[in-house]
Amino acid sequence: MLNLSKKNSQPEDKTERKSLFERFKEGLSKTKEKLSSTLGEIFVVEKLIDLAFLEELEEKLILSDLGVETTMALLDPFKNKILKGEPVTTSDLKRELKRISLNLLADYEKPFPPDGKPGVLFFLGVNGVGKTTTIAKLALKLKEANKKVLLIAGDTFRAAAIDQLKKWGERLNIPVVAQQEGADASSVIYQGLEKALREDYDFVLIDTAGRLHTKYNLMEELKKMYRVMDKLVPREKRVNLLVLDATTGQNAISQAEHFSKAIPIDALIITKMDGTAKGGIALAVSHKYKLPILFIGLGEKAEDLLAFDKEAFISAILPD
Ligand SMILES: Nc1nc2c(ncn2[C@@H]2O[C@H](COP(=O)(O)OP(=O)(O)O)[C@@H](O)[C@H]2O)c(=O)[nH]1
Ligand SMILES: [Mg+2]
Repeated sequence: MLNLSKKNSQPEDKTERKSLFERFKEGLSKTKEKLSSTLGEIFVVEKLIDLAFLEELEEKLILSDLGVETTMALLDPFKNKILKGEPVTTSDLKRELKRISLNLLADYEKPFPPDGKPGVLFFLGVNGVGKTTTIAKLALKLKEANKKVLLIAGDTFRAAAIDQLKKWGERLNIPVVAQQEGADASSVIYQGLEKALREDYDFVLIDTAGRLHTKYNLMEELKKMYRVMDKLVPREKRVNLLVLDATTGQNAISQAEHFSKAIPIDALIITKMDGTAKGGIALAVSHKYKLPILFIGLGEKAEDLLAFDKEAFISAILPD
């Protein structure tokens, strides 16, 4: 198995693990600042808390990108205790919040990337979230693991989108299957997958358009692409990855809902976690839609894609 995701590749090396924690901590510092100012009081003052205190905290957490469902899941256990007359202190909250948060993050249960010759990674997400960049980042990781990788330019909406993927292909020395602007994306995918099967590629990464345009039915197009993939590569060798941009905050929630209706989403990649205070959205989406996070993007460079690590993430966003 490739050393790509946390589940299959818990870094054994202590220094490697430390640097992973460091990178999460550094990249997510703004989110931590925000959550620290929200949770501040419980992390500094030792006292017994009551329902009014919890309700105030609830309001603040809902507003700090965690949303209603996730905030309730975090605080309800304490509410119930207080209602039963059991004492709850700020240090109980502090300790338990980390544990509960970890449990709210969904786990990816299958091997990643999927074995398959080819294993197919199908990238979805609205325009600008970072699909093409993430494809390049992941393609580089796979190539560095000595895998034979093919990219398919399934975003045929604009010539610039096709060129962007081609440029990455040239830079990384990875072949790209593309047709002209306006071509049927499903036909590009068919052509690409046939090549991958014929030429024994290990992995195929498929880019798609993300324009939620009135005259262009993105969801119907995606379903058509899905049917084409079904014809050539069995479902268990494919992973449907929804890319979400952390800076969009609550919008990410509605995108997850929207795309899940058209295509079964297997996992999330959350980009632009660097420089945003809205990283809490990752916990909210993963919890609300039971979608595991496989990678997070912490910058624009090819090496700025990190395999998601639950512990590193939670310790990076919650105050110490
Ligand atoms: N800071 C930062 N920028 C990113 C990240 N991922 C992508 N971007 C930038 O987001 C912009 C849109 O990315 P692109 O891959 O073209 O998005 P697409 O429309 O979904 O294909 C580009 O300028 C990327 O460099 C990330 O993790 N962090
Ligand atoms: Mg793109």
